[in-house]
Amino acid sequence: MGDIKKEEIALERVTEESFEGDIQHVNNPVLDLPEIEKKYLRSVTGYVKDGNNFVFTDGKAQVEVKVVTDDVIRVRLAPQGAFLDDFSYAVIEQEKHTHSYDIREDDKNFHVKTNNVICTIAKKDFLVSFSDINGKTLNADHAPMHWEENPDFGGYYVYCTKKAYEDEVFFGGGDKASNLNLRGRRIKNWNSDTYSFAFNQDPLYKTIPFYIGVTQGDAYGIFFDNTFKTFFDFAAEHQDQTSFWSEGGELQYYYIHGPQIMDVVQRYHALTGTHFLPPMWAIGYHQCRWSYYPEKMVRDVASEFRKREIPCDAIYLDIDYMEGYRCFTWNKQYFPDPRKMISDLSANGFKTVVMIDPGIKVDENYWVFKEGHDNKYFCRRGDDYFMEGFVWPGRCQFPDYTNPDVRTWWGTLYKGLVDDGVAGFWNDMNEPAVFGRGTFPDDVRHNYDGYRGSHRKAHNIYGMQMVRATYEGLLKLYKNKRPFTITRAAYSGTQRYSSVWTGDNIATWEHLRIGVLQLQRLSVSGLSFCGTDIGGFTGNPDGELYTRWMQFGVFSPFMRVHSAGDTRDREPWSFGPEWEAICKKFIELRYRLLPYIYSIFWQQHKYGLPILRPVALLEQHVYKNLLREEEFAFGDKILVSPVLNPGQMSKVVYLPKGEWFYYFTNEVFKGEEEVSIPTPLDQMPMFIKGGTILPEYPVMQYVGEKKIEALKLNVYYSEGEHHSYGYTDHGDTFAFEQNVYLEKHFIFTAEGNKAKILQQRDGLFTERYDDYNIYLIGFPFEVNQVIADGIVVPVLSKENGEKYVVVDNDFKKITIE
Ligand code: MIG
Repeated sequence: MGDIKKEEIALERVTEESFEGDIQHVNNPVLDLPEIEKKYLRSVTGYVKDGNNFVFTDGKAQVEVKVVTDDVIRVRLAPQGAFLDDFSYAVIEQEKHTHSYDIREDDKNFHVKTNNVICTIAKKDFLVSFSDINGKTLNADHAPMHWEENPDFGGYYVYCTKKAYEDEVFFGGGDKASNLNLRGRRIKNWNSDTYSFAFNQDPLYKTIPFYIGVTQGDAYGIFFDNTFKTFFDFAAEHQDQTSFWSEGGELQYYYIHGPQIMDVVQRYHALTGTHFLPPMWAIGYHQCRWSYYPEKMVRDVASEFRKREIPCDAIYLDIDYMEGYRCFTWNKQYFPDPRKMISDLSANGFKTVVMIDPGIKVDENYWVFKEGHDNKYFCRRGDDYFMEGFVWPGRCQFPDYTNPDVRTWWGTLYKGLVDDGVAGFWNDMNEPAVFGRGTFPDDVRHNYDGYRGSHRKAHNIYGMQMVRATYEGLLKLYKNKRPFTITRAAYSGTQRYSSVWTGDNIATWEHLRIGVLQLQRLSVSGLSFCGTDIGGFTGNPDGELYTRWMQFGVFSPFMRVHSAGDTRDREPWSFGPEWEAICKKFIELRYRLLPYIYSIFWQQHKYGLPILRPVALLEQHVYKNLLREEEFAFGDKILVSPVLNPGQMSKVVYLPKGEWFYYFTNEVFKGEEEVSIPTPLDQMPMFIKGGTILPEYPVMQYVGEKKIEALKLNVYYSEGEHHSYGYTDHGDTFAFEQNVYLEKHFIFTAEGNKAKILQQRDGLFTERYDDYNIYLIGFPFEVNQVIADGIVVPVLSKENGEKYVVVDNDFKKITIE
C-alpha cells in the first residue's frame, strides 16, 4: 500500500515560502510590508444618503455605511472617492427585510441607527464605532481607516485598526491550528498546501476573514470580505488594538451584531450561506486511504467491514485510481471494470467517493486537456502564456474556475464518473498547490466572473470556485439526488458547496488536540461540515491514539479515517482485537446517533446553527468559559470532551448550566461545575443534557440497511421545561425543498411526580415506522401510569431494568405519573 516516493515529492513542496512556522514578527511591526507612507481619512465634510446607503466624505476619500439588516452594517472605503465593483463570491443576495433606519447628527458625530445597532461616525477624525441601542460600544476604530499605495501593482494596501478592550477575546478565523482565543496572535490568509503542519503554523489551507470579538459578555463579528492576502492582528502588536489589512482590494467589512456569539454566527451564515443538506450516508463513517488500489484491495477492505460488522458508508479512491493522474479517467490495470466494482460495493451498502485535482495533464491525446485548451479555459500568465506547473500528472495546466463558462464545463466533466456510479467527490490541491513553487505566480490572470484580476485577487477563492463548479455540475448530473463534495481549500461561503477537512495532519497526540481546536473554530466560522483525518495523515498512530481519535471522530461532523501511503494500515481492525472492539463500539455509537446528527445538520442548513459549539459560545457571560477549549457541544444536547493524552485515567470536564447524564452509566451531574470523570479506554466524557428527548437508531452497517420498526426515543429526566427538535426526510433527495420532510418539536415538562411530553410535527413527510419506543431515563419516581393521547399504555421493563413504553409516532401528548 505504501509508496514512499510520493511522500518524498510531497515533502519537497514544503518550501520556505509556504512554511512560516511560528514566526510572530514581534520586532517587525509592518509584517512583510515595505515602509511606505500611510494616508489616513481626515475630518468628515459631509454625507449623501441613497436609500440604505450613507456615503460620507472627507473631501476626497469616501466611506460608505450601508444598512444591510437591523444587525448587519457594511463599511467600505474608497481612498480616491471611487468604490470598486460591488461583487462578492462570499456574500449571497440578502432577503429584503423591511428594516427601519435613520441618521442623526449632533455637534461631534453622525449616527446611523437601525433597530438594534448605532453606527457612529466622528466628524473630527472619521472614527467609526458600533454600539447597541443602549449606547454600549462593542467595536470602535482606534485610528481612522488608512491605506498606502502599493508599489507592486498601483492599488492600495488597506488597513483598519480597531480598539481591543482589555477583557476582549477573539474567535473564528477558519482552520487556524492555534488556541481558540486568538488574542495575542497574528494570522495571515493565503491558502497554502501545508503538509504535516505544526501547531500555530500559519497560513493553512483556508481563508475565512471573519472573527468574533467578545467583550464584557457581549459579542460582535467582523467579516472582512477581501480575497487578497489578508492579515489580522488580535492585540498582538499593541495590547489595545486589533487590526486587519490586505495587500489589495477594497477595505470592506461587515459589522455583525450579537450580543450572543450564536447570533453572530447565525447572522454570518445569513450573509454567506449555510451548508447544503448532505445525503444521510455522508454523515456515516467513511474509510479512506492514499490509496486503496487495485480493485481487489478495495473489495477486500469493504468486505472486511461487513465481515467484522463494523458500520461504514463510504470508501474513497485517492489519486491512484486515475490513468497517470489524469482527472476523469480510470487506471484500467487497477480497475478493469469500475462500474461493476462500484455497483457491487453499492449492493453491499458502500458509496464510492473519488478524488479530483485541478491540475490537468498537458497531453494532446487527453480529451480534458484538449477541450480546456481549445476553449481557452486554462489560466494564463500576464504575458498570455499558459500557466504551467508540475503536480501529480507531471506538467499541468489549470482551469480558471473564476470563469463561469469554465465552471459549467468543469461540472459536465463529472458525467462519466457519475454514470459509473460514483456518489461523492473530493477536491484536493486547490489552494492551488503546485510542486516546487508552492502556488501560481502573482501575474496569472483570472476572469473573476467578469471583474478581472490577477492571482493576487483570485488565489484565495480558487479552491472555492473549483468545488463550486463541482457541486453545481453534480446538481445537474444527479438530478434529484443530493451531491456530496469535500474540499481542502476554502473561502468564506464555501459551505454552500462543500464539506471540508483540515488537510495533512500528523498522527500525534498534539494533532488530536489541534483537531479539536480546528473543528470548533471552523464551526463558528461558517464551516460546520468539517473533519480531520482521523488517526493522523502522516506518521503512525498506535492503537490508543487511533482509538481516542476515533472517539473524537464520532463527534466530528465529517467522520473519515485517512492516511498517507507510507504509513501503517488504518482500518479499524488494524491495531488488534482490543482496539477494534472499542472502535467498533464507537462507530456504532455514531450510527445510533444518526437521527440526532441528521437533525443538527438540518438545523445548520435551515437556521445557520453551528454543529460544534465551544463552551465559550454556550456561556459567554462567564469570562473563564471563554478560555475553555476541550469541551464542546455537538448540537444542542450532547456535550463531549475528548481524551487527548495517552494513558489518561480521568478527565476534569466543565459542564454548562443544567443537569447532565453521563452517557455510559446515566449518572447525573449538576452543571456550572467542573467534574472529574474516569476515562477508561472504552469510554469518553460524553453527556446528554437533562430534559432531552434523544432519538436513536438501531445499529446498522450503513445508512438505510434496515427498515426501522420503531424509533427509540430516550427521555432524560430533568425538572422544568425542555425543548428538543428532530428532523427526518428521504435522506437523499431534494423533496425536502417542497416541504417533504418532518420537523418534530418535543416539549418535555417535569415537576415533582409528574411529567409530560408534547409533540408538534410539521411537514409532509411520512415516516416509515409507526411507533416510538420511549425509554424513561433517570425518572426520580416510580412510574405507575402513562397515558398517550387519552389512552393508558403499559409500562414495559427490559431485563436490565430499563423502562419503556410503545406509542404511536404521531402522538400529541403523553403524561407520565
Ligand atoms: O500531494 O492525493 O491532503 O489527503 O491523500 C498530496 C494524495 C496530495 C494531499 C491531501 C491528501 C491526499 C493526497 N494529497
